[in-house]
Amino acid sequence: MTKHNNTTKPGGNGESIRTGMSEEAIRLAFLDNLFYVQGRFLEVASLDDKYKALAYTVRDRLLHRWVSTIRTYQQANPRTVCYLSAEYLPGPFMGLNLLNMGIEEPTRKALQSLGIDLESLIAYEQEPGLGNGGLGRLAACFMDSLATLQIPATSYGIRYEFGIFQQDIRNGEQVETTDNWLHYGNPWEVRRPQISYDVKIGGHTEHYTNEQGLHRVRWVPHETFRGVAIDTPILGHDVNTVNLMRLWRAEAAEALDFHAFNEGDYYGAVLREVRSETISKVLYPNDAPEIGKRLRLLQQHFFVTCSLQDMMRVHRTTGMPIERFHEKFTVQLNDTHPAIAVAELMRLLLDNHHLDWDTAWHVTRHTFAYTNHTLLPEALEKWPIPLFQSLLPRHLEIIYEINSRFLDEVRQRYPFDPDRAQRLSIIDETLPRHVRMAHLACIGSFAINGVAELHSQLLKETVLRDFYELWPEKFQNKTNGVTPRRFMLLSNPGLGSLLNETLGHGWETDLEQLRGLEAHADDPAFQERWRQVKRQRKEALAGEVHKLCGIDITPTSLYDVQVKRIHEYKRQHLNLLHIITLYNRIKRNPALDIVPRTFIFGGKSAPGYAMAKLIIRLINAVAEMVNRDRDVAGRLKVVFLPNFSVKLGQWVYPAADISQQISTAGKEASGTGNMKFSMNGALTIGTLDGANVEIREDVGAENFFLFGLDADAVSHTLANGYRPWDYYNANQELKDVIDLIASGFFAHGDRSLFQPLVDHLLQHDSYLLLADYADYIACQDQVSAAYRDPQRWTRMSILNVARIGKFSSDRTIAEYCRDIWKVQPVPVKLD
Ligand code: Z16
Repeated sequence: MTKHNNTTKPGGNGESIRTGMSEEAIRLAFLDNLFYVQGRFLEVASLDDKYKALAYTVRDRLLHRWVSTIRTYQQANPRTVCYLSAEYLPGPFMGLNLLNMGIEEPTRKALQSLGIDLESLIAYEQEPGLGNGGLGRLAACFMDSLATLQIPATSYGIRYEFGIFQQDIRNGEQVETTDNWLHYGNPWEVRRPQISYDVKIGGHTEHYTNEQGLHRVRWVPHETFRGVAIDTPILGHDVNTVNLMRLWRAEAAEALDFHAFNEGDYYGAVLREVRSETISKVLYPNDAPEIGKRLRLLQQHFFVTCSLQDMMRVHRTTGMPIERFHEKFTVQLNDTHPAIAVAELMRLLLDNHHLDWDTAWHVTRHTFAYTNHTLLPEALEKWPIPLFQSLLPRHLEIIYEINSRFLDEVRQRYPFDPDRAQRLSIIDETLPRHVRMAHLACIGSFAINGVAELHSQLLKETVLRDFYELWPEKFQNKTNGVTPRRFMLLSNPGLGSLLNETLGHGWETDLEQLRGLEAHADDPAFQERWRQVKRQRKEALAGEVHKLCGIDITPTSLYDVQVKRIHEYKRQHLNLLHIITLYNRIKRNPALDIVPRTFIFGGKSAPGYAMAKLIIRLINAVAEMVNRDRDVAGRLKVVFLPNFSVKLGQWVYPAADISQQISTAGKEASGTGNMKFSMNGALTIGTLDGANVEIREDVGAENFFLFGLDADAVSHTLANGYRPWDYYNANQELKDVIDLIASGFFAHGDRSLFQPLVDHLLQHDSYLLLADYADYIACQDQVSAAYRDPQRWTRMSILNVARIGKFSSDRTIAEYCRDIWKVQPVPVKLD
């Protein structure tokens, strides 16, 4: 074994400065990196220099573990999970890597001795915003848990040059600006120019018979690009396992097209190079409704083919025959974004490895498993056939063949039910014809799962009902979870210390141990410390709010928080109806004794989603009127936090008293913010939707503020001719609120600005705000009553944390490993 520490100066106790974990080794390494990587000495170093020097210091220690991990995997040749996701939202790396490696304290001290504040370096990091919301963040929690559980796993995706847009609020409106996250360089990634693959697009196919008389297919593409691997190490907590996030960057097939160059088309060659790079240029900022864009399909094909070719390269090194590909790899499809993988793996096996159809199909069907994340019909991906044909002609042929064989099977199973084949077909035959990606995913996968019990149940009853009837054994539930390392330990160090003192270590990787808190729920001294932790996080958030919005909020007020993508089904405007109701109550009765509240919103709208953008405007308009009104001062405050992100979330979740999870029942697949709040002692006001149902079951109905119609009642209400007007006319407070919005009160007298929103509520209200309004208001009144009793409130808060153990992503990942992936931990020893 090579020793790579001979060439470097030893630290104080003989440790290598590249890998040593002591304060002294870290200080020397930091100075070394500052000098030799950044070319700076301390006195003139900028914040960026210091951040980079520390990042490289941490990275050396990560790579040390990474090398040991790769060596271990090479020797053991274990079955490996490949997670395919078009989105990842890992959040800033510095704090978490220090924490997971257990060197936060020596690092803090080492920097302190140089007059540098660790927190300021952590705060400086710009996170990779390579995702829209829940789905991308879930993928990041899964990476954290896979590494922590010591599971061999690679996460494949796209290295977007521009991630999710930065959101500015100007005149109350969302304004998008580009996210140039790579501008100052990214110290956490390693580019692997040798790991790159060809990506073909367009053109046509040629069928022919070879010299042995065998049928062969050649895809003659219109263009060829390359995907180059860019790797980021993902460290587990308290283990040596470092897994890989491998993202693909599009580049030109050759640096310059010398053929064209020789013909004098220098500019043409350069432009082709620029064009190829557009594939991985930018993330599509839509969280639910899919937009049938050519470049988006290209992105999907691009990262899928690179990932599968990469797996095949690794597979070759094992010496196993290609027919056993599915024994080495299990591939999870994160939604339908990578579903083209079913056709692509078939193509590689048929056209490159020359397997016969049945063998190739056997391998494919045993390789993939598919996770569905939505029930919204408008969010199910479909591609117009002409578009598909023009980009992926060979894939379309393969899809037709898969479909034809599949439909033969269906007709045989249901000889008297011709409609069923139509419904199950991969091709939607209603004009214009489309490829249905969810159908391709279901047919090509051995397992299909939803992300919460209710969601998995509704999948079987609605969007995937025919597939469930055909293959009930394929369907599973895997309730989402989130990582307690980032969302408790790192975001809420005060809570972490209190838990360590009370329960000892162990809960961080075995969250059910939090049950031990139940015994302290009524202890007045413990309750007092619990409140101090919350109070401290509320003060910290107040500081951030002041920095970001210039608004002063009061830590003694109830922090009532809703942070998530802006969407009509998530009903941020129902929250607003409550705020305006309280406002009206105070205006009517200025002496009213109410619990002072600070309402905090955050979240981005898809740039083309007009109603969501109007909701943002209304939030800011209400904030403006409420915050400057002396009659309500000290009792109501409204804040819209711009540019919500993982980083900002780390300030927000620990500071919340109330977590708003108020989607129309049956619409939110799971939700994961709900779990992050609960883990930090916020109480939930919520509907029976997504994972709320299970959170309530576990924390106890008496510790959860439930309101609203359930999913059954929602579908009945909508099916039986719902009339929002009737609710408006029957409820004076509701009428007053709607009338006030319609009057232009929040728009400097302009009645037209919010009219589309008011009209939609009164005429359609497809998300049933008016039907749920009265119950929501009554429930919020219960919240206030509970908050007036600190002992009761604190007890409820403690019990929420004590009983939230199930919602660790460690539990989720352990279930995927056991029920779907059939993989085992492979511990790693440091070389
Ligand atoms: C997304 O974030 C989700 C669903 C989807 O179809 C597309 C995107 Cl980008 C979310 C769900 O809305 C949410 O309920 C769920 O918790 C999350 O995915 C993770 O499963």
